[in-house]
This record gives sequence, C-alpha cells and structure tokens, in this order.
Amino acid sequence: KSVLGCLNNQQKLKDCRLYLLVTESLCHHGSGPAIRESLAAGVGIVQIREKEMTDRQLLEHGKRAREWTRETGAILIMNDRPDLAVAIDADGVHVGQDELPVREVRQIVGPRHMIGVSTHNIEQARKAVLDGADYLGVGPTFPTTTKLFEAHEYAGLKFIQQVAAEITLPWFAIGGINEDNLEQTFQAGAQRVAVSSAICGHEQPGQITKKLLEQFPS
Ligand code: TZP
Repeated sequence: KSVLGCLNNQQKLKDCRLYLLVTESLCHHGSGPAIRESLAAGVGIVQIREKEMTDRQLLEHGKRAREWTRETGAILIMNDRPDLAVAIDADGVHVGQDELPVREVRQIVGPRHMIGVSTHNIEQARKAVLDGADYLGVGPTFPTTTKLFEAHEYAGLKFIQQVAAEITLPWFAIGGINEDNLEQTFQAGAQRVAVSSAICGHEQPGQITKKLLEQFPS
C-alpha cells in the first residue's frame, strides 16, 4: 500500500463518494467545462481517461486538470500512464487488468501516489487488495458503451454485493451508473460510485453532478 503523500489523501479517498472519469470525446461541451463544473458541484476525484490524445496533449490537459483539482482540493488520477501521473503531479494512477501490475506501477510512481485497479470479479478484487492497491474500481455494474467488455466480464450487481460483503479497501462501483439506477447500486452495498457518461455526456455536467450527489445516503 502506498505511503500516501499525506494522510490527508487517504482520508479524502475514503470520504470521496463520486468519482468522475473524463474523456474528451464523451463530453458535450468539451472536457474543460465538464471537469470544472462537476468539481464545483462536488465531485471528489477526477480521472483523466484519454485513449486518443498524443502524449503532449495529455501532458497539457493533465496539467490544466491538476490546477482545477487543486482549487477544490479534489484528487486527480491519470488512467493507464504511471509516467504521466508523475509528470503532471497527479495524486495517483489507475490501471486495468491488461495494464501494468500494481508492483511495477509502484516501482515507477514511488510510494506517494495512490494506485487504483479495475476489477471485474471477486478473485481480481482480492488479488488487487493483496497486491497493494489503494482503491478498486468494481464493475461493470450495468451495461455500458464507454468501455468494451467481453460477455464473461459483465459483473453486475451480484459482484457489487460480493465486494460489499468482503472488501474493506475503498472501492467504487462503476459501469453504466446514472441517476435512474444509482439507488439500486446503493442497495447492493456500494458507498462510492464512479461515472463517466452520466456526467460527461450530460448537457449540464454541474447540475447532474448535484442531482447525483443528492441521491447519496447521508
Ligand atoms: N471501467 C469499468 S466500467 C467503465 C470503466 C472505465 C466505464 C464507465 O463509464 P460509464 O459511462 O459511467 O458507463
């Protein structure tokens, strides 16, 4: 487990309930407004998740996101790229099952960055915990078109229930979550949720963020 830059970040991770993955091509009015408006409305973690940008574009984009997240005190995560996470001074990096394993990511980013891992079944979740992940993504909870999954990777609410019963590390239910099925996600045991299209793809990212946050149990 990382020696998180400051204990403050570990506490922030626990307290954070709504995590936003931002992809430029999913955003109605560009990723800048989506990030700034959702941060102002209370998003606690922003992940930069871009598959089509050049490294230079990612660097500039990431640095801007770093400034905006600093203004609200939100956590900033870089998807998939430990090198860029360090270069933009993000708080952490997120990896999937096909990317570098936690141990190798840790060697690159050092002890101060948090590492998040995407998991699609309980074995992967248990392994990520043992490997020293700082938090887990758990899903897909519902069908989604934001990321392609093989049929056998579709996890569903049953996986959310399994993780809720067993995993004590902070974890975020993810995949197809929106204002209509958020309640079901909580009922399955999730306390934290990560979304992309529900906020990025909305005409008014700030308003939908507020609406989602209002649905969280107090
Ligand atoms: N990992 C699991 S589901 C998913 C990722 C990146 C996509 C989340 O996007 P959306 O639009 O909230 O379904």
